[in-house]
Order: sequence, then structure tokens, then C-alpha cells
Amino acid sequence: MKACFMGLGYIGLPTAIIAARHGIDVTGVDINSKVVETINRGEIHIVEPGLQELCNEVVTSKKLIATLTPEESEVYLIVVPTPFTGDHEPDISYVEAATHSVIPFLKEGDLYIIESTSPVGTTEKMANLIFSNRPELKDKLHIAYCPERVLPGNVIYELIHNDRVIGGINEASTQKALEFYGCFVKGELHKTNARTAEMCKLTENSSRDVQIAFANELSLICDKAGINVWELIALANKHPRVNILQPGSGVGGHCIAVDPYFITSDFPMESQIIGKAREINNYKAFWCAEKTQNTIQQFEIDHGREPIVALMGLAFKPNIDDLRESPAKYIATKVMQGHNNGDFLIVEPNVKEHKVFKLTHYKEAYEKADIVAFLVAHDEFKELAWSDDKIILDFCGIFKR
Ligand code: SAJ
Repeated sequence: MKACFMGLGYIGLPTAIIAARHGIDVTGVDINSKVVETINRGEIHIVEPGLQELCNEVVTSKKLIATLTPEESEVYLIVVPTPFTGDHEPDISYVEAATHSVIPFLKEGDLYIIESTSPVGTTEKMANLIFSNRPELKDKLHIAYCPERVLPGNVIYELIHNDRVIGGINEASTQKALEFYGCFVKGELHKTNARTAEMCKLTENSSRDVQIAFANELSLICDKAGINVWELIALANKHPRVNILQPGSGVGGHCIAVDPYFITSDFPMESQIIGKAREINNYKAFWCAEKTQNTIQQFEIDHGREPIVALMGLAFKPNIDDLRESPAKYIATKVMQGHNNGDFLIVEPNVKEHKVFKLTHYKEAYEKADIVAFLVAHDEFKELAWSDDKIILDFCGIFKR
């Protein structure tokens, strides 16, 4: 079987590699020539444990070949980004562009799958685009939507073992896509229609966003009420049917902080909780920045000098090097505005160098600082001992005090 993967990013590349390892002849297409060259050397341009070795293996055996343009195949997968515009409207132009470029290659019996997170109705829209360009293929193609749900850092395992939701534009399409994923997925494959599969992906990430917003809202209430939110949540979670997540410095990354907008932009009146959760999680980062700034001002009043401030963590979540859409990075930038760079010790143990932030080792920063703001709950930070001599702003539960 020949498959053409459009997009070799955080999801497209690992999926292409796993498919190739399971005997499929994969053409991997990316618009970035550097990405194509890197992969064809058997190397990878993303950080994902274990992937480098597998890439080298499938490139050496010629099961995966990266190119800049698609090639005739039996299966076409669209795995490109779907960002949002400044108004929080989904931007499906990459999906459209990738679809346009495979249209000339499509033939009777082929399977076209979208994996990119997409607003409800995108698969039907792309089907119409294909058939308006190739009317002779109407009812002769299989078209389906199948979202990925892997967690960065554990992608290889989850790609194979997670259950998948597969929704075709008709029963035959669903069945054909199911057979394709059956080649390399060991998790269960659940059949539905394309619209439900699209909404399912948006629902999963919105559900997590809403649950985190609940924890973040509690943290704001507890701060005012003089209650330790970590103790409160641990106690509430002793109830057999309560399972509250952890508050933090906001919600980041390219998925949970983005996908809910794909619902709120199409269903603004109906998506009240989903919309409010986005606001709360965004506000939490703003609140952490303000709290840090106020603490700095108070220190100056109390001590008649500027404090040394340690900002602990820049990544969008614990124990990764990914700074995309990171609330910690936003907080650091906002807090440092109008200040001398030298007053701040910026820490990110998972990154060696940063072009904007001068990084300091976490132990040195913690030791030297008058004020310490924990922005990300990296494992390293949990080894530090509580110090009564410092002002500690524990936004993500390092000491849970
Ligand atoms: N966070 C909290 N408190 C928590 C849990 C998370 O503040 O209790 C924050 C994190 O610090 C981070 C953000 O939420 O800023 C998102 O992190 P995450 O670990 O919840 O999720 P992602 O963005 O790495 O991956 C999610 C996953 N989706 C769900 O768990 C429903 C993953 O399975 C998806 O494949 C991925 O989005 C995606 O690509 O859509």
C-alpha cells in the first residue's frame, strides 16, 4: 500500500514513520525544504523520545521518502496545522492548500483522510472542493476524518495504542479508513460520521480546558479566601466522584488553548462554558503576571531596593522543551517589561539557550533570588527546599504551601 502524508510536523512525521514501519510505502510531503532534507538524512526536526532511531530505520529501508510535492498513492493524509486568526477564527487554509495539491493525483477507489484538528463541516467542505475540481470522481473516492490524540513526549506508544475515532462521509469511507488505521493501530477503532469525529476532537480538548479552568478559578477564590488550594483540591478529590485537575499559570500549547475556539467561533451563543473557560485560563496567566509585579513593587517599598527575581520555567507544561503558546513565557515577558534584564534570573532547565531570555541554572537562581515565581512545575524544581527567607509565588504547586 502507498500512502502520501501531507505535512511532516509533530503529528505527521511520527505517524508517517509508524505507518512505514508497518509495511506501508510512505511519501512524506512538506513545504519546508530543510525539513525534507533532514528527514531524508534519517534525522528529525522535532523533539520526541525514540523517534530519531525509527526515522533512520525507515529512511534507510526506503519505506519513507520525504519530498516537496505529492506523489501518486492510494491513501492521502492531510496532517497540516490549523491555527486561528487574530479574531479566534479557525484558519483552514493549510488544509485547503494541501487538498488542492493532491487533487490532480486522485483516482477511483483512493482514500483521502484529514487528521488536522478542524472545525465541524471541514471534511464535507473538502469533499466538495475535490468533487468540484474532479466531478468524474463523485461517489468514487473514500473520504474520512480521523483526529489524532497523542500526548507529546509519549507519541510513539500512543500512536499505536490509543483508540481512534474514524468518521467517513459515508459508510464505505469509514470502513476503508478503518482498514487503513488497522494496519498500525492496536487501540480500538470506533466508527462514526465525519462531523461527529471532527466535533469529538474539539470536545476532548475543550473538556480538558474547562476542567483546568475550574481548578484555576478555585485558585483565584482560595487566594482571596486565604485557603491553600492544593490542600483543598486534594481533600475534595477524596470524594469518590470528584476529580479536580491542578491549577497552574494558565493553559498553553497548540491544542488545548486553541481548539475550543473552533467551537466558540461557530456556535457563540451555545458555547457559554467553553468560551468562559478560555477566558479564565487566559486570565490566570495575566493574574500571575500582575501578582508578581505587585510583589516586586511591595518589596521595593519595604526594602528600599529592587529585588532579585527568579522566574522558574518557560515551557508550556512540565518537563518539556516546548515554549509554544506558553503562559510562563507570556508572564516572564510581561513582568520584565520596563525593567532591567539583569534584575531577573530566568530559568528553563529543558532549554540550553534562548535568543531573548538569558537563562540561569535553577539552583543558582533559587539561591540568589529575593522573590521566586514558580511558573511551570518541572520535576527539578520539586527537589528545592522551601526557604522562609524568600518570597515564594507558587503558581503551580511546587511546595503546595
Ligand atoms: N494543565 C494545567 N493543569 C492540569 C493539566 C494541564 O494547568 O491539571 C496545563 C498544562 O500546563 C498546559 C496545558 O494545560 O499548559 C495543556 O497541557 P496538557 O498536558 O493537558 O495537554 P497537551 O496540550 O500537551 O495535549 C493535549 C491532549 N489532550 C487531552 O488531554 C484531552 C492530547 O491528548 C492531545 O493529543 C493534544 O492536546 C492535541 O494534539 O490535541
